[in-house]
Parts: sequence; C-alpha cells; structure tokens
Amino acid sequence: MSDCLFCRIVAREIPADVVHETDRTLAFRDVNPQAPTHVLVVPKEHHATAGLLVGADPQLLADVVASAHAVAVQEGLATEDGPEPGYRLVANTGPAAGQTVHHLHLHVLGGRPLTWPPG
Ligand code: D5M
Repeated sequence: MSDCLFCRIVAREIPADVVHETDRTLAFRDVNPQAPTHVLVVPKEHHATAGLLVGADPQLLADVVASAHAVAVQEGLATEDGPEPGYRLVANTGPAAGQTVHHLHLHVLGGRPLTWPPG
C-alpha cells in the first residue's frame, strides 16, 4: 500500500534503522523509543492487525513472532532457548489501544524493568 508508512519503510522509500530482516519480515528501531531496546517487527506484506493476519496467513504471523524473538536474542534480552533477562511483545490493536500505524507491528521492548499493568 503506497500510503502506508511501514510499507514504505519495507520498500526502502523511507529510511529506518533496520536491525533484522528475513524474506518475509523486517525489524527496525522505533523513532520514539520507550525503552533501551524498542524495535518494531513487521510482515513485509501489508496486514492491518494480527487478528486479520492469522486468518489470512498463520505462518506469516509465526514468522513475525520468530523474528521478534531473534531480535530479543540479538539485543541480549533472551537466549535461543530461554527468556532471561526478558522482554515484552506488544501489538496495539485498534483505536482503544492507540494503534497509530495500521500495518501490523510487534513492539519488542526491553533493557529496563517493565511494569504491569501498562498505561
Ligand atoms: O505504534 C507505532 C509506532 O511507530 C510508534 O511507536 C512510533 C513508530 N514510528 C512512527 N514512524 C516511524 C518511523 N518512520 N520509523 C520508526 N518508527 C516509527 P502504534 O502501536 O501504532 O501506536
């Protein structure tokens, strides 16, 4: 979608600090970081939300989650087979959750203690 910000990042029309890439996913640092590590992981194909993607292409949703974990390992937030020290995956979905970019993205947050509940 030509008017989608994250599609334009995937197409390299808008610059981003890319930290991980597979044939179907891209991960780049959030421009407004909320933690020492704040990376966004997106499917290269446009899907608005995880709920829509899981019906259309469940493997692609799994690929996005796998890329998010790979980013966490790369950032020192987890190991291949363990969750220490830990990180948080967030998918803001819809207006009540504050989703501002309507291209599914997982926020990978970590590097500081993360409180619960979130705001
Ligand atoms: O989160 C959308 C996120 O996208 C928000 O944390 C800012 C981030 N953002 C916006 N523009 C850019 C660019 N150009 N590069 C990197 N990150 C960006 P949401 O869950 O939709 O509220």
